[in-house]
Amino acid sequence: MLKATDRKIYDLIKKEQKRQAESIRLIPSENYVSKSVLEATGSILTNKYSEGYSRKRYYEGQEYIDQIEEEAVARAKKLFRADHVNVQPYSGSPANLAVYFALLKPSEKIMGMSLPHGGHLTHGWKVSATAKFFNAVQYAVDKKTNLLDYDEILEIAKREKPQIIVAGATAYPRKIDFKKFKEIADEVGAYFLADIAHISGLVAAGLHQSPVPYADVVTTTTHKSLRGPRGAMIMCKEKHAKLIDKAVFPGLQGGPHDNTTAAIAVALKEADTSKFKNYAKQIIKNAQALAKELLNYNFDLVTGGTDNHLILIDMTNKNLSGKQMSSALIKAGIECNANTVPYDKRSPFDPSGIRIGTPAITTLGMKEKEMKQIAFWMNEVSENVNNERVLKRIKNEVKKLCGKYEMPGLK
Ligand code: DSN
Repeated sequence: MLKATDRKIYDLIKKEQKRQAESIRLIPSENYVSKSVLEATGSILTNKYSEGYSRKRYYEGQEYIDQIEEEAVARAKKLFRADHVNVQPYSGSPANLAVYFALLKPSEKIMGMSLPHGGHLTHGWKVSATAKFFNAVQYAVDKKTNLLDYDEILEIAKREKPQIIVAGATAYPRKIDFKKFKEIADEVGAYFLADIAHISGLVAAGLHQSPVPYADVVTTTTHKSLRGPRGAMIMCKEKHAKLIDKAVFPGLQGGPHDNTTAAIAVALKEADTSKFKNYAKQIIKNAQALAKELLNYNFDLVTGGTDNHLILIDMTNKNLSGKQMSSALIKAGIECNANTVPYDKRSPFDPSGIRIGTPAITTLGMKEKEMKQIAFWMNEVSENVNNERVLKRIKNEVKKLCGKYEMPGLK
């Protein structure tokens, strides 16, 4: 139908589909969703307005929407063992903002991980609204080990006395000790927010310590390792439920995206299976296999490896910037993003590192053998960033490998 009514957009979608099907997609926050998740996302639920919450809506005609939202909430509660869940945030940034608006007064203090050290904009980075409406103080990773230094975090917390401490990262390849964060938060009387957007699939599968027992509030996007639609959830202790719900609606948002809510429910059902557990296990196995191979090619991995789904590589020893490497990789059909590394001396537009991850390629069905091949290509690319002929040849080889896998969501 779209083909007939809007050829331009149809063609662009098809081209993007082909691009996704023919590339090795290593951006650690991306994935391929199932046909069922796509179907719910693209359903007639997009026609409906449902401001409010189940059984307390401002518009009529909610008998099915209420059931869908209740089901999504119940599935999230079961999977993450959470007291209370709100599935309405449009995405991760609004979810975090809602938490701050729920628990803090304007200009109170947020303490989070600094963005160039692996945190997120909404953890109080200076250009984000979270640092404009609130005071923000940041912690970094240890200069020598590039690991979180919990003693240092405690010291900063004691000195700065934040009202909320945020744990969670977008570029940290190691496990996070949420229990320790809780102890630090308790010691200074702060709320504790855990943002598990990147690792929620691993948490759901029991492969990473869950912050749910420790944190006042846990936020996550639903489209990364959890493999759902683009959206977010806020999980919290019952005592914060009213404040959190009010902050999302009517505080920050209008009507929830009911099609997304349904797709979240579908993804949560998929995530509550042994098949998903095996998928999550393979994500980590693949990341560790890829890390091992990359080390053999003398790539400089931040922290020396990975415990989770992502790898951060400092390209300095290869005499390349992150952007040079990511631009060459995409010409070879391998997609990643340039990323700052801790204590980076370069600019965020052209930082020293690249960030790669395995959630998407693991969904395709790739295993350790393919990780060996990907590392081989990455090394070839790093030695040939300006050799268009080599990059093109690799792109053809990548296409051939990807051709062996069926892109999820199409059939
Ligand atoms: N933009 C996301 C990422 O790529 O990590 C974080 O929200």
